[in-house]
Amino acid sequence: MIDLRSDTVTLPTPEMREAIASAEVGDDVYGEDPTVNLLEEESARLLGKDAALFIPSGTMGNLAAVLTHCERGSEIILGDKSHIFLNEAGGAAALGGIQPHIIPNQKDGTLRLEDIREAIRFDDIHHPRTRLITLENTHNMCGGAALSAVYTRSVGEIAQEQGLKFHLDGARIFNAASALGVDPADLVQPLDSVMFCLSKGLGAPVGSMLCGDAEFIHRARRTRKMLGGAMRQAGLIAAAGLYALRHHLPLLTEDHRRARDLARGLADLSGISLLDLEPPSNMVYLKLDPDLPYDAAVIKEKLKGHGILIGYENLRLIRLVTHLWIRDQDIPVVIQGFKEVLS
Ligand code: TLP
Repeated sequence: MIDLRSDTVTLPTPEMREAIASAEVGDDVYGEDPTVNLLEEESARLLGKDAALFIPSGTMGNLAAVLTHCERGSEIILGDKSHIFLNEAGGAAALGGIQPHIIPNQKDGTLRLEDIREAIRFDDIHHPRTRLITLENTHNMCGGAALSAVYTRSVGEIAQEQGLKFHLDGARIFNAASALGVDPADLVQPLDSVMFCLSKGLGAPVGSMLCGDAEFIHRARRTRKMLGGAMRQAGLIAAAGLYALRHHLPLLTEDHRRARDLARGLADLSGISLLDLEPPSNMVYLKLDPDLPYDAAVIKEKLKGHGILIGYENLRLIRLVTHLWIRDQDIPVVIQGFKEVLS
């Protein structure tokens, strides 16, 4: 099967499995797992932060950050297409009593600076207290858009001016750095906390990292414990993450090139149109024409018969994601599959 549903579907490579098998481990709740400690150090260094924390998933990483920054009854400003708002089961509200204040994501994944300023509450006993601004980079539901360092800095200035914390859902921050050709540390410099995933384009089976200053990470360690996310001999999975960070970062540009090749091949097909003619990272979004007689669920089923797995965000919007296990020779097969299904 050519599986384009997500970059979460990657399986560990044989070399990664070897790294897992030979990992040195200890009890990480006691801080005694050398492989976890190394992964945390290398992650922090890559992003230019003091410290990092190994977390079982991206969802838990974002939640741990939000719970560490905010108290009950406070408010976070975030985009209406953000993963935290749409796809994390309302965790901040359900478990933290923290209210989302959503403002529209622009097509390029940004939030307008004037919308952010307007959303910040002034001091009044009627209001919840604004505590946090969050961005997402790359922005999944905005076509995999990469947000620039200049833009992120301008949001950071508002946060600092207003005494707010600033968090990044950087599940795919290395895709963003690769797409923009910049150092990831530059992209996250103004942020108080950054979550990134090892289990997406980097190809590890499990795990995400939460990075920030030492004091924040110290408090986040307690939050992770509270959420049941503190693990014991976690070096076994941290070893896969370390392997991914050391070997797979340069491969992301290949995923992006394959996404562009795929988009180019699909651009002329009738019945669909591309969200971006040049996809910014590893995601190709396809809109179905209103007069196409079948929806994304039908197309998904038909493509399965051609050995192709796809995902959709709604019945008129398909998402194709390239990753470590999509090879050059798969691209023409997928284009041909769509041709036949749409004809
Ligand atoms: N995204 C998944 C699905 O949940 C939609 C995917 O297939 O893309 N932030 C962003 C921007 C994400 O895209 C995801 C996962 C997460 C956080 C959550 O990571 P996990 O799945 O590890 O909890």
